[in-house]
Amino acid sequence: MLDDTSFAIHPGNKKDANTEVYRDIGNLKFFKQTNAGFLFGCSNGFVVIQFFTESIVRVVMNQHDEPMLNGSYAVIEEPAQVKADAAEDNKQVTLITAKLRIAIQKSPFRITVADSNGTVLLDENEHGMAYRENGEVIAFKKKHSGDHFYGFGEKSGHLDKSGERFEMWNTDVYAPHNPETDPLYQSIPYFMTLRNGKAYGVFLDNTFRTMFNMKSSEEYFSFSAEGGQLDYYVMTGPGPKDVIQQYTHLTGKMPIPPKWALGYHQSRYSYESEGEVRGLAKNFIKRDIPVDVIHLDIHYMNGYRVFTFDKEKFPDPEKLIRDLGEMGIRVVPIVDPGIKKDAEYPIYREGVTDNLFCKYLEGDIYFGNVWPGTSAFPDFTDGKVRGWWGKKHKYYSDMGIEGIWNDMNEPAVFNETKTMDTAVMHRNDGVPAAHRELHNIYGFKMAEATYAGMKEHLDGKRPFLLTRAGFAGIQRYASVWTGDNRSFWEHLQMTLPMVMNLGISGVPFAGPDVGGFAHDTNAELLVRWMQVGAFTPFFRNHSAIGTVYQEPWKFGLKNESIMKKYIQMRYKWMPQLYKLFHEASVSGIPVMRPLFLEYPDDAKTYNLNDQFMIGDNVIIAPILVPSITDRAVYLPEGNWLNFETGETYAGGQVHLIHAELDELPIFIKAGTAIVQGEWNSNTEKTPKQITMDIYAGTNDETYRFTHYDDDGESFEYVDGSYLQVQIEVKSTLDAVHISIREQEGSYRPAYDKINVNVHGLHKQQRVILENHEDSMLSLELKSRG
Ligand code: MIG
Repeated sequence: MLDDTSFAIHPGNKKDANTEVYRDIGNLKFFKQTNAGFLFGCSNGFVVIQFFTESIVRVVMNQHDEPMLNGSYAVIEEPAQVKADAAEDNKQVTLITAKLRIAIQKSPFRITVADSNGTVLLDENEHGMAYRENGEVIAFKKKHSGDHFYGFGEKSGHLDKSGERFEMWNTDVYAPHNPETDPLYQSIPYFMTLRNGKAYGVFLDNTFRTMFNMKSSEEYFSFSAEGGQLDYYVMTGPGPKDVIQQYTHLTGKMPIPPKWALGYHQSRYSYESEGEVRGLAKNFIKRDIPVDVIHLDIHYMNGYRVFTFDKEKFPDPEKLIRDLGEMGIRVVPIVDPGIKKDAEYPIYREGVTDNLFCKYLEGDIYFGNVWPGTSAFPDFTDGKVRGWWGKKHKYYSDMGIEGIWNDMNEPAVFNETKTMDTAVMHRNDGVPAAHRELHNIYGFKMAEATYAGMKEHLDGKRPFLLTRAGFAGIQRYASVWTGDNRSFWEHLQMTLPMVMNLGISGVPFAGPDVGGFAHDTNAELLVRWMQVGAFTPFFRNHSAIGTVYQEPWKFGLKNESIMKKYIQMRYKWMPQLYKLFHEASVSGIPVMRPLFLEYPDDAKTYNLNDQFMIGDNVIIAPILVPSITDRAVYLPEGNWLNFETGETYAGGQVHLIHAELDELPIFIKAGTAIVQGEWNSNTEKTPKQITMDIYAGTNDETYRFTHYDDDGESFEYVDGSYLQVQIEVKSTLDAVHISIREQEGSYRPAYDKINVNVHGLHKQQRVILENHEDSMLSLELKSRG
């Protein structure tokens, strides 16, 4: 309680990281090659070094026994066969592969990961791997000057995390989310280091509470876990995009979402009755404001019992869902893990009789207090429970529901610790472990169960899942919203680095509560936030009970028309966004990117928090402060065209850009292209026309554009029902040459040509279009200027 008074800075309170308390792994005693890799016996424990791929090396320390290499929740890939040679002299052992050189100093045991040229990526100095009597395991690594750190999943604060310390322990934090609020809802024990334009990543595969300390020392940083093995992967890049590809090679990719999930979502805690929901839907249609989803928060249920509807407020949910469906709107209900203790509630009864709830070792069910009052919690670490939970979702899918919103799955409990008793024993698919060890995967396993169940019931359609809590690999099952932010300009500002770092952490489908959840929003803030939301991967307006309503028409006609413009813009950009989502589902590279991902050699981008990229060629530079209509925009090398005005700006410098409340500065790189569709109506969202806007370059530059499309809702793309067209844009001094190179897939969209507009042509430049006779799509020049 004294923590928020001056007592917290009592002189006796100094809490510096103390390296003395750890026992070092010690000196190398022996080493040998095994099937899995190289085993090192040290005076104080064991280490395995395993080459997972040519570019990913795994290090596992176990202080007691030979390390175990199985049992990861996050890693779904098997190690590849990598040819590695070992050389030894008195001082060190060197492991050499085609791409890496791992030098292991013998006394004391210290690891240096270098590339094949000998450039050091990750190394150790005075301190190396170590542990404490209480089970904590830690790795100290050398800090190099010019190290920038990114990733760490869902964290508040700025893009570059150097000088910060983080904890991973899924936590329901209602307030505040300020730059030092940590931890939040997600645990992704992973980061990327950028040094002189080159990057490597570290993934600490450990579900206990973990810590990343990039703060306490100028000499070293550390990562540690409260228990378990020190098991980490070094992804060696060399570029930042390579690191993301390597990390998502291990932990998996996001499946391509249904197109409707990429649209605009309207939510509120809560729309409390069928009448209110119908009125809401009608408003969107009447005002011609696009919407794909309406979320139902906890009030839809009967006494907060999941898998029920309140019969008075929602007398006929099937009909509601059907009617909304005819308006082009889907319903996504919230589903929390807490099951009300109620002997007459079938879900609770099944849970008890079939032994599906989390229990203490002694056999008592764990009860916690959440919305429904005293509640039990399904043990999602158990396959049987996941199967049961998945089956229960037939209740929703039978009503026509295709998306689920998982909340409170940290799990959140209304008590002092905010969560489940850490002594609860999870079944963990036959390897029981305490909640202390598995807390961080509770929400992840719930998401796995929900996604699998919905996928099965939807019979070939893609489910959508939104989750608050998660662990490394959550992208395989769910999109993530960043929890209970507030209607503050600071929270709009924080949205950008937060979602960008989630993208770097393998989660491309993420976004904030647009407009802010808690606190009262206002017209200007909501408008500016909508402009950002139109380009964040997940786009949902959500607000809390007791705050002002923030639907797009709540602040007068003028503001409504601006918000409408940007929500419609989201839909016009859908083909471009969809192609980027597809790319993310294949490569892991996020849709929304920090500039350094594309310009890793440009130091000006390293901590650029108020701009972001969509794909590799579009920069969005929103206004993030009140009453300001001019802002500095940094454009990296090359020329950039203003998307609205067509004006050209030279890169490598800062420009002062004017943007009235109805303007969002968007810049497209010269020499590149984007595709757009059109906005028709809420029931006709599939575009019949596709337009490619090409921005002329000059310097013999070639841009390769991949257009991707499919039916947007089924898994048929897996069997080839998609369309992928490679289009090359070649700019030279006297021409812009646009050609269809290759086409793949059997999907036939509603359009059979791409209308081409060429912008920014120079006087002497001609436009040459080259079609491909076998191609499904043909290019047709519409305008040039
Ligand atoms: O705070 O279900 O983050 O989006 O509206 C209470 C009610 C629980 C927290 C979620 C928020 C949601 C709210 N929930």
